[in-house]
Amino acid sequence: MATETHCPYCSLQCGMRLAGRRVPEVQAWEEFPVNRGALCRKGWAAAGLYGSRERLTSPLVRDRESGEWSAVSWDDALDRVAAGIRAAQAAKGPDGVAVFGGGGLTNEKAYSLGKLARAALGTSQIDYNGRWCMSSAASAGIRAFGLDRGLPFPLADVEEADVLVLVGSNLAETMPPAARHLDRLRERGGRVVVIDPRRTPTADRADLVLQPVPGTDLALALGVLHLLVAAAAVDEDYLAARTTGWESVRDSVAGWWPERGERVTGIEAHELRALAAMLAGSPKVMVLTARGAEQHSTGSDTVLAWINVALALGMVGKRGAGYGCLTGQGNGQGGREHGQKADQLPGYRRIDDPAARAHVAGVWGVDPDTLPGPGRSAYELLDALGTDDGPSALLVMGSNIVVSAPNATHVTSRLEALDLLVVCDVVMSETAAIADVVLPVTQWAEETGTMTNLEGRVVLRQKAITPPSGVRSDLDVIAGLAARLSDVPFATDPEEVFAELGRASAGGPADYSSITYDRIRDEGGVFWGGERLFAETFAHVDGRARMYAVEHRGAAEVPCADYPVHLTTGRVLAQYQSGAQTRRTRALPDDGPFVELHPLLAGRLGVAAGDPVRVATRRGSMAAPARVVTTIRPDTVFVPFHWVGANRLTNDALDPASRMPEFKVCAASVASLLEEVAQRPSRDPVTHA
Ligand SMILES: Nc1nc2c(c(=O)[nH]1)N[C@H]1C(S)=C(S)[C@@H](COP(=O)(O)OP(=O)(O)OC[C@H]3O[C@@H](n4cnc5c(=O)[nH]c(N)nc54)[C@H](O)[C@@H]3O)O[C@H]1N2
Ligand SMILES: Nc1nc2c(c(=O)[nH]1)N[C@H]1C(S)=C(S)[C@@H](COP(=O)(O)OP(=O)(O)OC[C@H]3O[C@@H](n4cnc5c(=O)[nH]c(N)nc54)[C@H](O)[C@@H]3O)O[C@H]1N2
Ligand code: SF4
Ligand SMILES: [Mo]
Repeated sequence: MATETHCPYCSLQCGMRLAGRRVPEVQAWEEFPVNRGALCRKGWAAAGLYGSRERLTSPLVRDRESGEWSAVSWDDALDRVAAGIRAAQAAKGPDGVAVFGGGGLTNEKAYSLGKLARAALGTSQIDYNGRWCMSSAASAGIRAFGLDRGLPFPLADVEEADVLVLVGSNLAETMPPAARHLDRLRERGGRVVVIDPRRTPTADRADLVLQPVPGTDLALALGVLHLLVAAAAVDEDYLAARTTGWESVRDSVAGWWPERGERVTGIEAHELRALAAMLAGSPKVMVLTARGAEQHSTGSDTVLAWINVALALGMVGKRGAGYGCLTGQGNGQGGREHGQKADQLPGYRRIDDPAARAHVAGVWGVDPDTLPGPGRSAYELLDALGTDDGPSALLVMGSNIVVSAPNATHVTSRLEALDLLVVCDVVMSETAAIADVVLPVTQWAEETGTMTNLEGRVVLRQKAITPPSGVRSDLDVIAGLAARLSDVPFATDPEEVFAELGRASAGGPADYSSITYDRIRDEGGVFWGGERLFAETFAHVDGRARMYAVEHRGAAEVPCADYPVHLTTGRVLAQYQSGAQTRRTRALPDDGPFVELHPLLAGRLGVAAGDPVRVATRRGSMAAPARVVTTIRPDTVFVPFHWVGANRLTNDALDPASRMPEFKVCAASVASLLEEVAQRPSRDPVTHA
């Protein structure tokens, strides 16, 4: 008998069947509505880590002097962690310990981790890797609509649009089964616009491809809106009935004539006019943003600017149109709703709201006054570790920080400055490798839990296989630590935790109280808040969307004589995130990192395809083979971040509203390493380290 479950990886949360308990076999689950049986190669290879020798199966402690690992019992490991936390809090107060979660954790884990921090440890110092993923779109969605749900409609609605604008999404590689919606949209006569400095496989499905200078999507949106106003293409009735702030937005784009837009974005005025004309004439326009537009120090204003375009056209709330953000991690949506974000309590409540505190404290059985206030954002938290006023102990659950944090050399040095680093993981990730205690946990279909996909659809990832012996669920780890450090009860049965999460979220913006495991099974997933949002009203008290006049600001770092090109980073199809899981999956190709650059740039540098090159920024450098492609802007290079290296380069400039780091643009230099390599005696010329 096969069990219906979901992929371990991205936010599509494709349904799959798993057969065979000893050697799990992934099979298609055609009835599941989101992917209809289709999977990308990561999904088909999902069972690759199961039974792998790379899996951790015993708690490990590392001797700091010798660097040697030794296996210890679970009780011993949890006692050591509890003692370390007590020592850190005795020295530094409750905020002496910090918690770092992940958007890949189930809702049940995310909820319990937030509860562990606030109710059992009493620390405000909790945040998670979703800050680096969704936070700019989340902050813009809350400001504009009063609510943040990645897509406020089912993904399949994309097919109904007349024009779909993808700003900084490479979904053909990052959520491949979703690409079929673009094909169907075009078969219907609709058109696709892709905005990306690289002509990606997604752009291969587009009718119009714009390749802006990285970090200029905000100016592009202002330029488009300028042209829509000039063409009298805005929906004045909609703006009057459903929004506030339009006049100031209209005035703010008055100076953004296309020639000015061209100077800033590198998109020629006639191309800008072509885009505006396409939008002006279409009954249903849909704008979707992803990390290319959002991972900037201007990310949240960029999203607001594109939301303004959708609102000005009267599209938001209309079926087959509007604005959405393509979330990223498996539980990118739910992971930010249930309390692992520094400023949130379960149900997407604010931790500084007295009513929210009273409600959640009631469910937890604690005094609301004992709950801490908001803590630091992910990067700021990591930056503070081991400093005089920062935490000296850290518990990491579901993130491989050493690979994925911006300015990673600096972040790694902060991790090394801790008195205690504890990592819960399934493999010896680069972050686990520098920990003091590593706790081996179950993953994916070795346990049951819910995930909220990019559409706000809560799905049930059912247990289908027996976990390796020796591992425990994250829920057991959390409960085990809580029992050692407080009197607050923690359930470990996922369904029980989900019911408690439902009570804690009841009445909040993301209210899960009516969702049960049985309903999810019966209904093919359940949308929180309903299938389609904003048809009649927005979530602000007056029911209107807010439009904000946002100003173009450049990237935090622009090219100069020493660092003359733009560096951007992102993903390839066969690898997932820090690569902790996929680099260890034999069925997936691991070709190592590469530096993608245009033949014009390569020619200037004397670099041929495959030559080793060094990319350097003000923060660090890395070496990898060159990939010479005509699909990238000649002033820009691209490096995937699935391997150690890319994030030695990236800039830790943060968006002031969302605290999102500027992963997608900084200034870099590129040089050939051929001569250097020729002088070296032997060995692999390309260093991955
Ligand atoms: N194969 C694979 N799939 C994944 C993941 C993975 O690691 N691997 N991760 C999942 C997660 S967590 C996420 S967040 C999503 C991310 O999904 P995407 O956002 O689609 O992925 P990225 O490759 O980060 O960025 C998308 C594109 O942004 C472009 N870009 C770079 N700078 C700019 C810019 O300034 N402006 C614009 N308009 N575009 C720019 C890049 O060239 C890239 O093609 O993918 C999810 N799916
Ligand atoms: N340069 C650059 N850097 C980036 C980005 C970029 O575009 N460019 N994108 C950013 C984005 S969008 C994201 S989402 C982050 C992601 O980056 P990370 O936070 O590093 O994400 P993962 O690699 O998914 O890390 C998850 C870790 O948890 C482990 N794990 C898997 N399942 C479980 C589980 O059930 N429990 C526990 N305890 N552990 C588990 C995995 O083995 C892995 O080590 O990277 C960010 N970093
Ligand atoms: S698209 Fe995402 S959820 Fe679907 S199979 Fe691939 S990685 Fe898994
Ligand atoms: Mo992400």
